[in-house]
Amino acid sequence: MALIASTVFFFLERDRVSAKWKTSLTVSGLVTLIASVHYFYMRDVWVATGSTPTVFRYIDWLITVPLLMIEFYLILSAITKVPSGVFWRLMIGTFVMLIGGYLGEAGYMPVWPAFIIGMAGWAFILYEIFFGQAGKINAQSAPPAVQSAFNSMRLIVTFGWVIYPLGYFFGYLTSSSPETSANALNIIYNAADVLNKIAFGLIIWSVAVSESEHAKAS
Ligand SMILES: *C/C=C(C)/C=C/C=C(C)/C=C/C1=C(C)CCCC1(C)C
Repeated sequence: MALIASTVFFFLERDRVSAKWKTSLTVSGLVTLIASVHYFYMRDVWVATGSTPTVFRYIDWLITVPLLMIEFYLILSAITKVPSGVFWRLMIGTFVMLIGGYLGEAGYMPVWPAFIIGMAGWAFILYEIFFGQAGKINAQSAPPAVQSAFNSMRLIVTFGWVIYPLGYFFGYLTSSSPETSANALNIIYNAADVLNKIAFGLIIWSVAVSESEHAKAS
């Protein structure tokens, strides 16, 4: 429900921001919309069978995580010219991370090696946004409000995202019973999605509003 409400909010708030920020808000709304539809699917399966199929989460993640990554590119593009390499590196990191995780969770690969591949993809993303070109463009060209949003988004990708590999770890790499693990995994992944999709969108909304008002005032 919170994901649907956020979708409505982000789409309506597009009216309030200047043209170059509208795409960022559209993307935030698409992320929460796509996730809410997948939660309806997952709920139906859960009501019918008592279990939540991992495959729905990964279908969702394969669409929403690239969109979240595009947000880094979009907020920098709203203020300066950004080379396309930034975009492609963020995409490569994202797909390595998710495909690694899926191969492990779905049983196509042993869980440990799959986990390590997934972690490497995530590390690649973190490198790009902290020390790579994306991080440098932010430090050199972004106005203070954008830098502060970029920084908060980066913290979400670090501390908000760490929840998922922890979920994977407690779900698959410890010796607790499969049932306890599945419950733990679902609660952990659900809470993480609220933070990483809604809070992430709100940070972007807040910088979009403040930069639009700033532009109007000057
Ligand atoms: C809205 C959904 C989001 C932000 C999903 C993010 C998912 C991850 C950051 C997953 C990360 C994983 C690893 C870092 C290691 C391998 C296992 C994964 C796929 C759970």
